[in-house]
Amino acid sequence: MEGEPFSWERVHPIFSWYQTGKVNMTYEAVDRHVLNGKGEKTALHYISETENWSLTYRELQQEVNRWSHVLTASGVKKGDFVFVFLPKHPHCYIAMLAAINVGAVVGPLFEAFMEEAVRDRINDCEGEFLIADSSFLSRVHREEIPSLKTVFTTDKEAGEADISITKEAEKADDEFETVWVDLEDGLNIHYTSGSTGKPKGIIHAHRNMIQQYQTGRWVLDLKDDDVYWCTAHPGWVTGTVYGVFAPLLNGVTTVIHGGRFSAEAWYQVLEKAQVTVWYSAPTAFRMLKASGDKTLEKYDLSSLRHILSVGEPLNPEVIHWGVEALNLRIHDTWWMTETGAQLVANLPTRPIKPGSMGRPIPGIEVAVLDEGGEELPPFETGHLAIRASWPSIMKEVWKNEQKFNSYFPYGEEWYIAGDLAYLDEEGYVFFQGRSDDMINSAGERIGPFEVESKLLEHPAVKEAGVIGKPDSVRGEIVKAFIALNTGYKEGEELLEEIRLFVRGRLAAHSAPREIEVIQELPKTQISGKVLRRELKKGEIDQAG
Ligand code: 6R9
Repeated sequence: MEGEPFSWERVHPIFSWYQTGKVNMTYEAVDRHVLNGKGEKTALHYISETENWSLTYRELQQEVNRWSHVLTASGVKKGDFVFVFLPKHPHCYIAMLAAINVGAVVGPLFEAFMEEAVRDRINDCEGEFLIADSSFLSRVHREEIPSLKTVFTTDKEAGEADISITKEAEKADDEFETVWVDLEDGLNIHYTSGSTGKPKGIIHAHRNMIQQYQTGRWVLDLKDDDVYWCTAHPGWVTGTVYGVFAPLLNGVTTVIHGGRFSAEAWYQVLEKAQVTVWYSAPTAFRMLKASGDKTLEKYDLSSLRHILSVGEPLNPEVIHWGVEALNLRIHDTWWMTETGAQLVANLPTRPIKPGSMGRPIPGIEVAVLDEGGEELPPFETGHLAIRASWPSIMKEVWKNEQKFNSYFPYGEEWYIAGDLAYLDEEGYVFFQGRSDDMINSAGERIGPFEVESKLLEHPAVKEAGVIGKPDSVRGEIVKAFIALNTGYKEGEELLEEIRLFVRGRLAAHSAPREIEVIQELPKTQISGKVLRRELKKGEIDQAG
């Protein structure tokens, strides 16, 4: 209604629970569409180098139901954690939806995670169930994860796992009585890095669907006939919320591309699947741009009508490339794991100001605060703050109330993102960086502490300080400064060994691309903490 302020309650009537009082995200994302006559519509379209096939909403429902039977028969109950460690494949989507369908909290793990990243996450919340690809199982050391009761694999043979979920599912019924939950019950957990401490488990509730659905309409501009592709893996919150939940809640066809990035492969997916709405990230766009017009010219991308970006600053040059190469403006969006859904965005109907992430969507109020928590006028940079609360805000930080409260340093009124920004006179938000030491490399959020801790486990490393070094393609790269223990000599071989040490235990994206050996690290006088800021300043000064 014109003039009336938007209220999120206006979105509630689209959900079944508005009528029935029975809540489950999977029901709204899958079953509701089948009941509403959309059963024959394509839900998932899978494309890889060797495969190209689809599942309708009805087929997806049946598959999710069969997997749900296997999960409950294996003891998965409401509120349990079910981790999913699978590549980008329909199995990953089915596993997530089935876990939610049985009332569990799903924890998608990034496919690049190595053994210690996997172990630390499952141990933190004492996860009991894991659905994994058999080729990833060598990275799951069960003797180090005592809480883990049952490991399912998607292979037809259980092998090293306890149960083949696909084999058992073949024998299961394709109808399943949804496990009903409350809007406030846990939906998913994503571990995310801050500048201190180990990654924290951010838990979201089923109520998140309200904002996931609505931002799908407003920001992604999803319409009934859309073919939508979000390039992110569900291990990153974008791949979960905007790869799985938002498109399915909106009942569109969603594309899953298995395999690594290459400009050719990606353009092929856009062409083959006739993608209309495409959600990706600045690093990917920069890599496509770098692959040149000659590559692009080979493909017919005329189906595209709307492109969006998230995760890191979208440079104006990239927007200009989009206009020239694809004849479309790339729409930036801003949100965080903790916020559960987009909060600031360039809506398709509004003018774009290159360099700005857009404006708060209806129902969201942002401000920029100074160090004392007072609102700053336009064009003054300070802490980006969101007025609490909104439907998709995190429910809790697992077993860490102190961390949860740290997002509200000025009281309950304002959620503080940890980003620095300014607003212009029209309320457009301009990102200016992080207020902490978090690193953003190719959209991947990397906590320096986790990398430093890992470096220190290597016998040669005495001290370590890790920063994000500015990089023209990836935004930032992980750079480590280390001091060596006596008896170790600096040399290419040793540095490579140290790099592989981190890579092999955490993940490729966390491993320092550059390691510099220095005599001693700058530290604070009082607490002896490594002064990452000094290291970073030196790096930026050097780059001029
Ligand atoms: C969804 C997601 C959140 C942090 C966030 C900010 C950075 C996200 C951005 C952006 C500049 C954008 N970030 N979107 N920076 N422009 N459009 O990215 O979640 O992985 O938790 O990261 O990413 O610094 O605080 P997450």
